[in-house]
Amino acid sequence: MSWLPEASAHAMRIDILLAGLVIISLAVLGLVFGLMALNVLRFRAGRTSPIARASAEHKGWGFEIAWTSATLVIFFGLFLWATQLYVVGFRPPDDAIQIYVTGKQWMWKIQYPGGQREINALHVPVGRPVRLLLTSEDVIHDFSIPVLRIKHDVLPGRYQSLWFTATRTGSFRLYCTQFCGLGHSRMTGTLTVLNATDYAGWLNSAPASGSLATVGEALFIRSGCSGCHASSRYAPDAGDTSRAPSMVGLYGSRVALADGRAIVADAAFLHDSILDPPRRQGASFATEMPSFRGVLAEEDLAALVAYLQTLSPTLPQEAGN
Ligand code: HEC
Ligand SMILES: [Cu+2]
Repeated sequence: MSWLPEASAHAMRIDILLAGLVIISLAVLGLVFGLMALNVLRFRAGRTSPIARASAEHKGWGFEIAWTSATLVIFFGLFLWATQLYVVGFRPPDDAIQIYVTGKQWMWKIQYPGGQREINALHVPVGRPVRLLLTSEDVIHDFSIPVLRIKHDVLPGRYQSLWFTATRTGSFRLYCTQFCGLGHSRMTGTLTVLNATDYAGWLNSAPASGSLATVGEALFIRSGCSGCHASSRYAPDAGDTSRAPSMVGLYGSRVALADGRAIVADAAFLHDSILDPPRRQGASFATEMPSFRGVLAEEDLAALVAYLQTLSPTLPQEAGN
């Protein structure tokens, strides 16, 4: 719809859903008010219309059941339509470029897999799926890019994920849409969608001190993680796995937790585990992992997560360097 600018396929699907809801609501509104007007005219005081009154009393069950089930089917259909969009909206394709977004009073810090960083600016290539891993360093923020029709609350200490494929190049606004303090209104930025060549050029020109995963690997050693966790993908047995679980192949695998849940170790799990180490089912490790809350900043966690992901080489890594 041209009066509501769109820059992704998802945006178009959301707008069609919105239009559908509006049309159906208007139809219901028209029906209710139409019938009301009709009845007002037909049964107004002083009018003697025996036919109309008589027929009103001969309404059977068939009619009641028919209109009730028709409404049920229509509204359940709307529910399924919207749910399907929602579910797809939270399942990024495997080859999505992974970009880390950290909200902080009052700015958005962006980290790319190649190690590039920016503040209040997000650069993406056109036509490629992009996955955002969002978190906050202080209070609850909300990351929103209206032209893509994506928006998610950003919570301190937890990863949320959003994805999109931009369908046209250009510059668009991004916002924090959760009141987060005095400087909230300044917490905006620009999404720049570039074509593949320009994006590659931009990646090369943006300063980067080593890829995110390389930075993470250095941190893994410097923060003492390697003292407990085995992490060599060339010799997975190196390191003492009786001290702590190996990090090799952890990303993407299924982990049975002590509270009975069996969850897939995704990026959010890796991130959250460093802040709140979960107990594995039947764990009997020789050490106990300390929480790194307050020790490692969100930028460090993003680098560690990016590094841990590279230890599952069979899975698609953060593509697009
Ligand atoms: C003192 C040893 C020790 C240190 C240091 C340590 N860990 Fe752990 N870590 C453990 C143990 C033990 C567990 C398993 C806890 C359990 O299941 O009871 C664990 C669990 C984890 C998990 C959860 C997934 C799993 O396989 O159970 C991740 C991810 C993790 N550690 C990453 C890190 C990172 C990253 C660092 C460095 C910032 C780190 N750890 C530092 C001992 C350690
Ligand atoms: Cu904010």
